Amino acid sequence: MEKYITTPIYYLNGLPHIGHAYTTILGDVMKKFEQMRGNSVYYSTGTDEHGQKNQHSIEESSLSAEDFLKERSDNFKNLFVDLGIDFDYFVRTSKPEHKKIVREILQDIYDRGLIVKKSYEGLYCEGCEQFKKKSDLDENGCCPDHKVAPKAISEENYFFKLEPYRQWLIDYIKSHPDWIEPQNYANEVLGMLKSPLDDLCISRPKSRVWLGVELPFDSDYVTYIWFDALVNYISTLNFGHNPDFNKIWENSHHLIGKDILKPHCIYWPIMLHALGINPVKHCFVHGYWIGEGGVKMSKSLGNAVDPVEVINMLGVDALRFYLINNMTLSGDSQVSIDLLKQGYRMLANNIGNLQMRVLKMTQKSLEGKVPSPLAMNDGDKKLLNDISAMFSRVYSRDMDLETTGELAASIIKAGDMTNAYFAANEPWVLAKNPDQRGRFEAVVYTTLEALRLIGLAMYPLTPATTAKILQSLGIESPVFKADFTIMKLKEGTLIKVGDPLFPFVE
Ligand code: ME8
Repeated sequence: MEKYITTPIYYLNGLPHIGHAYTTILGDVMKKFEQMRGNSVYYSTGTDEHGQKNQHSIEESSLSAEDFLKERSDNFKNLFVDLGIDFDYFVRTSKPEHKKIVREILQDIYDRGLIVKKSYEGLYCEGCEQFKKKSDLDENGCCPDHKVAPKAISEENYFFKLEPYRQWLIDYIKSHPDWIEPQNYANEVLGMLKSPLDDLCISRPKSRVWLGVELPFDSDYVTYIWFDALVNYISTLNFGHNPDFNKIWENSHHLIGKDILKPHCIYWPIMLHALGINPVKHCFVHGYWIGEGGVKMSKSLGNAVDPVEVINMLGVDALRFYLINNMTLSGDSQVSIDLLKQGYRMLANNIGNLQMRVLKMTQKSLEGKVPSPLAMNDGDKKLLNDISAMFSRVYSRDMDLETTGELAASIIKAGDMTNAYFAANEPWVLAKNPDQRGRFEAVVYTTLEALRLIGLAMYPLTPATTAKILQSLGIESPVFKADFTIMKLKEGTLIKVGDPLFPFVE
């Protein structure tokens, strides 16, 4: 079955940060998880290249718009490649293919009589690129997100009426309880739908915003950034020109941060409904990464975490594992270089040490070969069966945010169980007693086999570490499938003691 997973497309007014890295890693973990289950996945991510924010950054730079956007977009793409992310399509909304579909959709909605032109006076926040009501502002009259007072603007614009769809959307959310997950975000959307919806302003005059897709029915205007950006999810599938569109869309999953809940769960389903398309199958919403101690991350506070710095210091897999393991389901989560180092040390002590100890023992006392499992007892089998059952259970769950967290937790648990088993069975004592040779071999076999299961289960989270673990066990062409049948490691296979998986860092 083909699944389609998307991330938000990111603005280019800054460099990619840990939040962008997280959502895109999450999508990759979900893709790999599904592939382990035998499902094929089409995964898209990319960059949002229009609108006032990007336009200001271009105007402040010495580059042409095209060069600026290319350079900044490449920063994102290169980071995602460095993070081991296996995306199938990289969206750039400046591509002609995307712009064409935005114009076709606008024309369609216009032809259906759903867009009206009217003059509007209101308060406009450039950071949000949205008109604001007084009730949206904080006690100082500023935008709560951007801490800047919105500008009073009066202009003629095109509007799309949302209110006629409000009751339909409420009913849809109530009849599809797993559409928005976790549930608290669905409740937040229902809260937003309690009062009538304002008309959505879908144009910006070119005199103010020149970076955008020209309206097909009025060349003095460009398309509002959100109306353009949201369409990426279907322009990627070549909507309107792809006979398989519906089949893929039925299995589509959006990943978003909580900051963009309203455009994704109010504007977007209504836009789609107006076009006669169903909403995305699932919208997974995650909280924010904030600094240690619960402070917002910012360059001025010096607590922003640069993903490139983390990769250079701790490697890709430790970053991937930390982010997936530590994102809480319903709120914000903390990240800092110190916390990432703690996460790294936990992996080093748990999985890294286990691997090194058992491999060195195999090298030293067993001629570097996987020993015989013949003398395995019930305790040995129980360890392997318990780990196998735990991983099979996780891999049989639906793919969502809870499952990815559960996967990380199950790896740590299996590592703890195997470390405890190894310590309790004292193979280093057994090794010295020729009468205990069979038991010694069985304990080492069991530990190596547990390590194989752990390495395999880790694949979506830490693909490079999985490859190293499986290679160290002499498995040359591993198959990344969620098959946790035990006793697959073959007696006599040559193991390889390589470098530590998570070498010591200061
Ligand atoms: O909103 N913690 O782009 P954007 C977790 N272009 N995730 C974070 C985060 C944080 N501190 N900061 C950012 C836009 N993110 C639009 C989207 S989609 C059609 C258009 C992640 O560059 C999270 O996924 O501001 C959030 O929703 C997204 O980056 C916002 O990226």
